[in-house]
Amino acid sequence: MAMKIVSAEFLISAVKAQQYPDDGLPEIAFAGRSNVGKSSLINTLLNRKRLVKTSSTPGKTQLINFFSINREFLFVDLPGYGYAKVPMQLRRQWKPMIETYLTTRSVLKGLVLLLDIRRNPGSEEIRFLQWLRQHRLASILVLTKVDKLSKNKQGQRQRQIESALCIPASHFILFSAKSRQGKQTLWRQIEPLLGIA
Ligand SMILES: Nc1nc2c(ncn2[C@@H]2O[C@H](COP(=O)(O)OP(=O)(O)OP(=O)(O)O)[C@@H](O)[C@H]2O)c(=O)[nH]1
Ligand SMILES: [Mg+2]
Repeated sequence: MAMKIVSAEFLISAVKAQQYPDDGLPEIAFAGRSNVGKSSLINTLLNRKRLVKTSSTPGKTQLINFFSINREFLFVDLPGYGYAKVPMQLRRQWKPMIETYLTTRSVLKGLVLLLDIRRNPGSEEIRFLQWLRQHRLASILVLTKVDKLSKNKQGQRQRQIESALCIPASHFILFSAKSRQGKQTLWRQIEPLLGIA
């Protein structure tokens, strides 16, 4: 059965750990390069058009944004990495901000990592995946914007990305915020991490 969204509310934009919500609810975070479609994916999962701000200009999300879903669990929209035009000060603040979040957040149950299906993974993605494995954080891998490619091309790109990252075949969920492809599959992987399957 599809996840029923009764309520979805913005809670806070945080930089420091003291600002994180402390209601003890389990949470899932969404990470990936700037402009990959993190905020759009969250809106799609929640059937909301504009709960989370999206933009065609990379670097839109610059703080750690917490959302309360059904007052049962939290979604966390992380700022994207790898965008050069983000001011230097913000770029310098990004790494400690994200690392502090990922290493200290005890209610964090898993991370959804997004990659653009049209892009070859860069060193950021490779290092980030290694880091996730080292820290034993459960992760769900998503290839976004699949509506931009034909079915044939999607399969081809998926295999290329999986071999570049040394990931077993079919470990990625093909997703589109436009067609909503992959939405149910993604929920089915998120639910058990939250303990609400
Ligand atoms: N065609 C298509 N466009 C998408 C999809 N997902 C996102 N986009 C577009 O890509 C752009 C960036 O989307 P966002 O959701 O703001 O991306 P983000 O990862 O949150 O970006 P930052 O907050 O800058 O890190 C927007 O113009 C979206 O409309 C998708 O699945 N298909
Ligand atoms: Mg965003």
